Order: sequence, then structure tokens, then C-alpha cells
Amino acid sequence: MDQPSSGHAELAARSIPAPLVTVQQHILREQRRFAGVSGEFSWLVSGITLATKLIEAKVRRAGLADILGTAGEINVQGEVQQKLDVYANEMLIYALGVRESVAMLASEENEQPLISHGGSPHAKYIVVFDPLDGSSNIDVNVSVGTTFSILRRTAEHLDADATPDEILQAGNRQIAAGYVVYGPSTMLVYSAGNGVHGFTLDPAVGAYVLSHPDIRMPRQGKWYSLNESYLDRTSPAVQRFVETLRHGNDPQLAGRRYGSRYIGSMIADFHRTLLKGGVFLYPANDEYPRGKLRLLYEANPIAFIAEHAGGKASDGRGRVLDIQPDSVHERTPLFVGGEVEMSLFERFMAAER
Ligand code: FDP
Repeated sequence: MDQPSSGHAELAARSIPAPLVTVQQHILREQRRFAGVSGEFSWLVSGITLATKLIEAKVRRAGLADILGTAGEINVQGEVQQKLDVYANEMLIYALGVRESVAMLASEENEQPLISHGGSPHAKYIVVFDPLDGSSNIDVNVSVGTTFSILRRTAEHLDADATPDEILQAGNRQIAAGYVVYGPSTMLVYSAGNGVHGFTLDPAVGAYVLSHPDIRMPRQGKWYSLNESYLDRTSPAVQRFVETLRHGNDPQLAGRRYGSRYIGSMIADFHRTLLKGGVFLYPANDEYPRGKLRLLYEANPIAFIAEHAGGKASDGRGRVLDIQPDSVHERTPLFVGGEVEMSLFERFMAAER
């Protein structure tokens, strides 16, 4: 006589497909493996996923904005049209501001950080973000993104308001970071220090589902990515580095001659570099003597993701994640890529010193 089957075997027998793993499930699963990580953290991340879904819905309609009403006018829903980056900022502030675990928010769009749950003993996190990076590309239907970095408060006692200097932490103290790229599909790339994982937004169910577990950056790629128009205004070492990639004339490159890819939307350029390999660079030049990209909410999350995927990120002198920031909106040069490109880069920079 047949033995009664267990629930598990029964499910398998009915050949129910493996359930989707959402970002929330993934974080909860990870938390079980690390003592001392509370549910507050996954609730915080759900603020980011909620806000970015609202942003993505708006980005998808960007091309229709002119039909529905121009900026400053009342549209058919009776809402005043807003610039997308202002909207994106408001959504993140709204979704994160109601999370009790968030003590302070700092955004590219706000001169000063915003205190959200001052004095709450539960408010132990700080979130720094760029709500819509690459926004100058929206008009021409090019991918844009949101970057974020999560820090722990540094004050010993949480019963006092967070102070802006608590934001000024080196990137190596990020407890999680990532970005969302609004491209042909919308994808969240995230790390809490235990691998880099990609979740694609399934529009049918409205959830980010695990599509790219444990992303590793290829050791060597075939593209470099920079705004080449500035090249003759950067340092000779950077110029030599790019020339060498182009000609493939260094033994370390094993004869590979690199091609060029530059979108001009950092997250899209970095996302390609993460998945396909190569190097993305935004060096200092005479127009931006300290580089253009912002350390806390652009370079740091990108560097965190790159390192946890086996790549490297440098400001030309050392590790991006070791830079001690002096101000919330400070800029930095950024060179980020795979092992082969970055070790060649470091050699060229060292030779210049
Ligand atoms: P944007 O000004 O469109 O927001 O950080 C800002 C940024 O875009 C990056 O996304 C992008 O990589 C860079 O500026 C492009 O700058 P250049 O036009 O100087 O190449």
C-alpha cells in the first residue's frame, strides 16, 4: 500500500513551479543567517522598493507628459505637473520618512539633510540617495536610475536628534547599498555585504523578483566608458590608461583592444560594466577639478556594489570606500571596473606619483 505523501512531496508531485523570490523574502532569508539583524531593516528596504516602484511608474509615462499637460499646469487628474526628479525625491522622502527606523535622510535634491524620527530609540539608520541620476537623459528616453546608501547612526545614544555630521562616514561603513535602473526593464541591484543580487520588477505582479543572484563582475571586459571629450583635460596617467586599453598594448590585457561605450547616465553605464565587465571612469578635469560625481550617494553605493561583486573602485589615489567625507554633497573622481582593468589603472597611477 502507498505511504501517505508528505506535504512537500505532494507539492512537488503537482509540479508547482518554484515560487518567485521577492526582494523582501530574500532579505528576510538573509537575516535569519545573521544574528542581531532585525525586521526593521527589511521594513526600511521596503520603503526603497515602494518609492522606486512609484518612480518607475512615472518614468514610464515620461513620454506622455506633454500630452497630459505641461509643467506648471494642471493635468487631467487635477495634479500639478512636476519635474520627475522632484517627484522622485518626494516619493523617497515620503516612503522612507514614515519608517520609524530611519533617523535621517540626505538627498541630492536637498541642500540640508532631513531629520525624520528624531529621538526615537528605534531610529538607527541613515539613508543617503540620489533620487533620479542621469535625469538630463529622460527627454531622450535613455535609462536613468536611483542610488542609495544605508548607514548606521554613529551616536552612542539614539534618544537625541541625529546630527548632519553623522552622515559623514566613509563608504566602508555602509551596511547596505544599491541602485535601481529604469531601463527596458526596471532592476534593483542590492548588497548588504553578502553578495550582490539583482531583482527585476515584474510589472504583472508589481514585485521585484530575484533574477540575478550573486552577481560577479567579469575579471576582464572589453569596453571602457567615459566622456571622451574631456580626455585631453585629465591627467597624463588617465590618458595613457585609456590609450593602452584602446590599443591593447600591455601584456596584462592579453592583447585585447577595448571598445568604447558611454551613455552619460552613470547607473546605466555602471550597470553594463557590472554585468559585462570593463571599466567606467569619471576622472577630474579642468571643469570638475574634484570630479563630477557625488561621493556619498553616487560613488559610494557604486563602489560598494563593485567590491562585493569582485571588482574595484578608486578615486585615482586609493579606495573610494576609504575616503572620509567632509561634506554631504562633495564630489570625487571615480574609476570602477574589473580586476584586470583596475590593476592596470593602479599601476599607471602609481607610476605618475
Ligand atoms: P546627470 O547630470 O544627467 O544627472 O551625476 C550626474 C550625471 O548625469 C551622471 O549620471 C552621468 O554619468 C554624468 O552626470 C554625465 O556627465 P557628462 O555629461 O559630463 O558626461
